[in-house]
Amino acid sequence: GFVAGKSKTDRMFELMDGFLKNDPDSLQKDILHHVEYTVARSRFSFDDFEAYQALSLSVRDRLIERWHDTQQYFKKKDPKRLYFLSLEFLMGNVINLGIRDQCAEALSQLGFEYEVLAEQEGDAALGNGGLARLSACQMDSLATLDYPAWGYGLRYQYGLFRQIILDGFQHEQPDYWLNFGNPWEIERVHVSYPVKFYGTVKEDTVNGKKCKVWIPGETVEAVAYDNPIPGYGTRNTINLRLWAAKPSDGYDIESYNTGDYINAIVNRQKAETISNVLYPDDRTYQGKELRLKQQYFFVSASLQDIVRRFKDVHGNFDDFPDKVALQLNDTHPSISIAELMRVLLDEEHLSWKKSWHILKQVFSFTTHTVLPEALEKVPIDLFQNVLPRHLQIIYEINFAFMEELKRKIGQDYVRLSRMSIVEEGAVKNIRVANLSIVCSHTVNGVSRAHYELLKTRVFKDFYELWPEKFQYKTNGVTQRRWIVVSNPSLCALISKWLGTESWIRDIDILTRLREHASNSDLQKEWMMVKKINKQRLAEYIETMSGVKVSLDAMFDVQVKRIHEYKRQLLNILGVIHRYDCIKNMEKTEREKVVPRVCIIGGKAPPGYEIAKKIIKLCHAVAETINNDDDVGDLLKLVFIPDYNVSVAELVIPGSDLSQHISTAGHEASGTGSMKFLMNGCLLLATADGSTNEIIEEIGEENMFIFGAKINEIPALREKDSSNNAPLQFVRVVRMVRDGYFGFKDYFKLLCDTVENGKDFYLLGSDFASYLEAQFHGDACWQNGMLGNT
Ligand code: 73E
Repeated sequence: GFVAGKSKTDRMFELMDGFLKNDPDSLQKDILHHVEYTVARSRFSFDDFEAYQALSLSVRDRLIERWHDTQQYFKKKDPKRLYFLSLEFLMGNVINLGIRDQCAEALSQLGFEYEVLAEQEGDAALGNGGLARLSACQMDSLATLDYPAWGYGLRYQYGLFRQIILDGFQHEQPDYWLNFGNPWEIERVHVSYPVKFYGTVKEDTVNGKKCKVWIPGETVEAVAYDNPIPGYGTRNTINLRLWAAKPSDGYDIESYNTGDYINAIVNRQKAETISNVLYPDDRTYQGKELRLKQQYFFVSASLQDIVRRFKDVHGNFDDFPDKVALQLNDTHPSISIAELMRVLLDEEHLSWKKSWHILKQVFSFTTHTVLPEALEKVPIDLFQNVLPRHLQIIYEINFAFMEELKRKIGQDYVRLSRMSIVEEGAVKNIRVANLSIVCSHTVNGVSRAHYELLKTRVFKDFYELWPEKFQYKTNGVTQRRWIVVSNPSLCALISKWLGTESWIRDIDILTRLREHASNSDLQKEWMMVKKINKQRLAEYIETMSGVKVSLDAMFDVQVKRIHEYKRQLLNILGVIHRYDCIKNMEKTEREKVVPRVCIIGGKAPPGYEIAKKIIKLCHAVAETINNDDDVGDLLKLVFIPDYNVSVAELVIPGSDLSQHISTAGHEASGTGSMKFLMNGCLLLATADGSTNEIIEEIGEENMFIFGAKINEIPALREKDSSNNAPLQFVRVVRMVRDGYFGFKDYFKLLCDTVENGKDFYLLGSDFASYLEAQFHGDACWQNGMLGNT
């Protein structure tokens, strides 16, 4: 009972006036409250982890307030909403967002150290690499720029595997990241939708009209978990809604009736496996049923949620394209095209014509791929079995598309079959990229070079048909994570010299630093910051690998997923060459050598043998070099295990030189380079992906660019490229082959990939110019031009 005469709303205001406050006192009270009542420990005795939990929960409370306000505001305004659909988000740890200083003060009075508690938090590693981290940076920017945006994805119980190294070999361990709970998410037991699989399609009549009815064979429940994402310097707090699979209540009633109670329960439990595990990126999981089910599961739940939100306000679908934008992050969520069509046709009973008219206005598609063989395909049989109604719809879309195409280009059957959504052949496939292009109003590339390749190679036919659909937005990274959070000293320096913090919202303001570039005070402070970060990195290296490194050495870093096209092998062969040179020098010559710490890190896809051999080679070479007294501090090689967002935040600020050395035409964009660059680290790079635009921005004279250009690659491949390899290359490969670093048999296949006329990624033909660029780097270091003195 409420007090007589008072409305419910009045009472609400009385009970909860205003927002939670961010002063250290209020924070302290909240932290203790959570220790006592949520974590359920005595406030007189709790440890670091419990303090971390209570702190996060207190910050979360504040996020929830902002989140509610944001939702309410947009509900009233009813703007067009942007829905970002992605199977991967690599958020990293979240605790750093927001009110760091106040929290630190609150904690120190309670006897805890903020930085220590922050270390308690693991990464939310719900993604593989660049694509997934790009999604995270985009969410941060959308929130900061006050967009009414939502992210939708899957709440995997196992994120990307943890990499452990035993005897130099990679082993994968499950990342059961929810073991200790996730204080940042909000479980929404009431936001849940049934998702259907398998079964058959029947004809039916509704209101005198013929229609299709899908009778599913399995139903799984999707439950929402919300992850609030605050913008910087604004109250706008958007939502990343991740779906988890739960057994559905209506599940398999038949088995219960037939008395097979135990088996029915076991089968129910199987439903949960859909959202269990993130697929490690091998770019070719064609024909995996679980992958298809994961994709449809998150897409179906998201669309039900989006349609429900739309229908809350709108009586019919006429305004749907004015209120809903669906952004496809690669082809992974592209089944949403067929699913939206199915909802409009079969559930909302709109005509085909009307549904199609709506559909083609709402989707935009970003592709992240260069290689045609990496484009997703789904075997028709698999599709037919898992999503029978969707296959019908795709056939119908394709039929209409083929008719339209024939009218435009005539009976050019070779081209028609190339462009068809359905691939004919021994195994029939659905080409998911073709479906995405046909049904999206925009096809987006991730760098200018990538866009050019899309137009001239990957999607040439489609570009010629619909040039107006194609565009690019060069990838970017957020300075809020990659400077403010990961490099607080540099952040303070920049704000001091610019006299403002506005660059944290608007990155263009950083160009004003140019005015001070030659100021020797700034240069000294800058070098101090780099020293601090190198110190931090050196300590980490020592704990992880036992190798002591000199802070006076150049820290030369390549961290990213291990892949042949990214050419970590080129890097290692370069290190071997450097080692070989030092070994063959006179003692007096050695004094002139620029000392280097070569740092490599990254995960190999579990099934990718060559990538795993590259990791082992790195360890084998390191073992030899790091224990050679002739070399000492002149050269060290270290592999940093389990590279992830947290490790990146430590490694990147401490780097002097970083390598982005993919064979030209293979990296769609690359985003690592940008993170290094904004931390004052120079780039040694090929003219691939976004590097081309970085060259224009900062000038080739400020970088170490080498290697064949994109347009030279085909001709080099034509030639037997091992014949293009210089003697130094032959020599270092021979050292590996002959067992100089041990494991002779094991490295044979790896050596074979770059010799005997194979060398697809052209390590041999780029080797001389690679060494030259490295040499140039040494020379600049000697002149103090790398920011060292
Ligand atoms: O060049 C990068 C790009 O910077 C590209 O390789 C990467 O996306 C980044 C962001 O645009 C990418 N990841 C995937 N495809 N391209 C991928 C494919 C399958 C599964 C997971 C990720």
